[in-house]
Amino acid sequence: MEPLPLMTVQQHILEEQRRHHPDASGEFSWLLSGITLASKIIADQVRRAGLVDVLGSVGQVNVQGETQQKLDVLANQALRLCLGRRGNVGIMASEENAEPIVVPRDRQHGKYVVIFDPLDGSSNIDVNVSVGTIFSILRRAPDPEGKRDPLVDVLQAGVKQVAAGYVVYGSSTMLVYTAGNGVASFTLDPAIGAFIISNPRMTMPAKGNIYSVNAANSDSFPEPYQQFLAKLRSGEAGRTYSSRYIGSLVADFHRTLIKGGIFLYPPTRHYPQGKLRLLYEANPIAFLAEQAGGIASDGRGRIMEIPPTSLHQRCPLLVGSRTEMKLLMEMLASA
Ligand code: AHM
Ligand code: MG
Repeated sequence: MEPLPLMTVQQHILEEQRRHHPDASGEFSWLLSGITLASKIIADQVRRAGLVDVLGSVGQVNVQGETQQKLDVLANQALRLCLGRRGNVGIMASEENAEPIVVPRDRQHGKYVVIFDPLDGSSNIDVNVSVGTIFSILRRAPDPEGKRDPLVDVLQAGVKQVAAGYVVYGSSTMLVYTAGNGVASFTLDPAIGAFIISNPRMTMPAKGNIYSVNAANSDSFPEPYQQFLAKLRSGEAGRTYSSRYIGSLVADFHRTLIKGGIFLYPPTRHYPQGKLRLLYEANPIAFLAEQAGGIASDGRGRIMEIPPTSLHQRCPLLVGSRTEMKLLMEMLASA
């Protein structure tokens, strides 16, 4: 009998490591299994929303001034618990915590920093719309004295990411991941509780026919963005475009990755620096986009080259297929 072509995410990572880093210790796949374990816990809670008391807010605001949903808190706890016990994560940082989280036991020798948005798009949970977990993994130098400011390890440019990905809790639970050798996707098989490979090499089409933006903000976008969107709508860009906007970055980007086109959150009157966060939203999405053959920019340059200055800093995010991104970049440059 032929063996089943069953490739789990752990097997895939180990094989990739063997191919690209033959002397790797396997520690990295152990770290990743902390993220997949947490995401299974989160997926389980998201699936039960409506059955158990996890919907709604906890009545407090996070560091962004946003209302924390109960599931935001649960998701954050799951990631902190699962990653804090791996033994190789020295520092974590989360959208839900004002400051970096030091893992006391591994502060000196933990080789990795993990930055995450535990449950992005959480305002969509109450209406049963897809949400996601986004993560970015960086290396850190040993800190034998255990005295270095943890922010120094966290504030690294996106080009320093060793891996990044997201889990989308949609009609199925899917993990999309890169360690710098392309993008692979895995679907959680609920029957066996494992992430099984769906696509070992995801690529973003070179052009698409969807643009994704919160159109209610468009009057306050800088002029060139308005002109760009008008061009897509008028057919002047050479094809007819549709618009799709879920308001859940992971879901909006997942569609953009598969179907091509463009997602944009430009500067607005309310968010002059853009709304999305550089370290745990824009950087991991940019790494995935570039690895899949797309482009990610803040309107001035590559997202991954922005020098971070604070943990929760925001930036404009323009990401998508090469064709639409190049047109937008040209229009921004010549404005
Ligand atoms: P969150 O991290 O508080 O959930 O906010 C981020 C979300 C993204 O998922 C999404 O792209 C964006 O906010 C939508 O914002 P808006 O409602 O302003 O269009
Ligand atoms: Mg978020």
